[in-house]
Amino acid sequence: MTTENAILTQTTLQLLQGCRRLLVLSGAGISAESGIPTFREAQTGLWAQYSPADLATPEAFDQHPERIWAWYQWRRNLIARGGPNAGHHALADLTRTHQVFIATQNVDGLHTAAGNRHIAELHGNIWRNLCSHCGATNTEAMAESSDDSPRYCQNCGHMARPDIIWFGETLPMAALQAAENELDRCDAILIVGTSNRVYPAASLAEAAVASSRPVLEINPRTTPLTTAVDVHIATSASQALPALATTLQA
Ligand code: BV8
Ligand code: ZN
Repeated sequence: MTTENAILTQTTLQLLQGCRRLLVLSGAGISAESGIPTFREAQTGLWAQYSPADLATPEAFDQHPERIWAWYQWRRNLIARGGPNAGHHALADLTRTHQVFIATQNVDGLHTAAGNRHIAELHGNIWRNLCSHCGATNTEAMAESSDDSPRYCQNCGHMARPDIIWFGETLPMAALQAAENELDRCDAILIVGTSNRVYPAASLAEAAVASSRPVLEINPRTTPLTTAVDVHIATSASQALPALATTLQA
């Protein structure tokens, strides 16, 4: 493993030479520069007193549904205000010349908003509401709203929940399977903006470093997998990904 402070060096370019099919494993860090706090960064305002891991659970929703709906509306407003950043746009731009499949832990919908279409949302989508009573879902537009009250099912009237995978809940098998299949088909893997600590999503990154394919990690900090990847680009996603896209498309 080499850590590169220069965004791209010969090592990276040699590794990615001829790679046409990229698997991207993205986490909260790719959205940090859109103004959305990662799970390990301190939340602000009212939410500073809570740990996201304590809020992102079915128990928290059962006990305080209004609080959890208000938290998700607070995050929806941050997402709508920030929008995709240069890192999201660079991955969308790469699809002009490369096959790009993104398996994301993020629920913000920003890869879709930037224009990527081949995405596995491992932890659901904050803009979709799910009714646990009848299974109906409905998607709200990515727009700011001052209404932070619970949403109700348009089909049966029961209180809905955000269509998100909380801690202790199983991931959508189709999304996980699609990401695992792509791991077997891709030429190289980019691990972008994740602490690689939440399972089973982190097991994809572990499988990547155990495979014979080149693995690059883009993260200003190190993670438990940094010593196992081929190249650790120690800079932000919004700097590294545009540089990578430009170089790969040259
Ligand atoms: C489950 C939606 C079956 C909610 C989220 C082994 C196997 C299976 C499960 C477990 C296991 N061990 C433990 C578990 C339980 C648990 C788990 O993994 N716990 C962890 C804490 C140990 N997993 C689960 O509960 C999963 N369920 O497996 O069900 C089951 C059931 C019962 C018991 C066992 C098994 C469900 C996990 C999904 C939870 N939902 N999100 C919401 O968003 O509101 S997880 C949530 O946290 C995020 O989606 C994300 O996945 C995770 C945070 O991780 P990151 O994305 O990495 O973000 P983080 O803040 O950690 O790191 C940001 C990184 O970015 C940092 O490294 C930073 O340096 C970097 N960065 C910062 N700025 C930038 C940057 N990088 C680039 N550019 C920048 N500018
Ligand atoms: Zn319903």
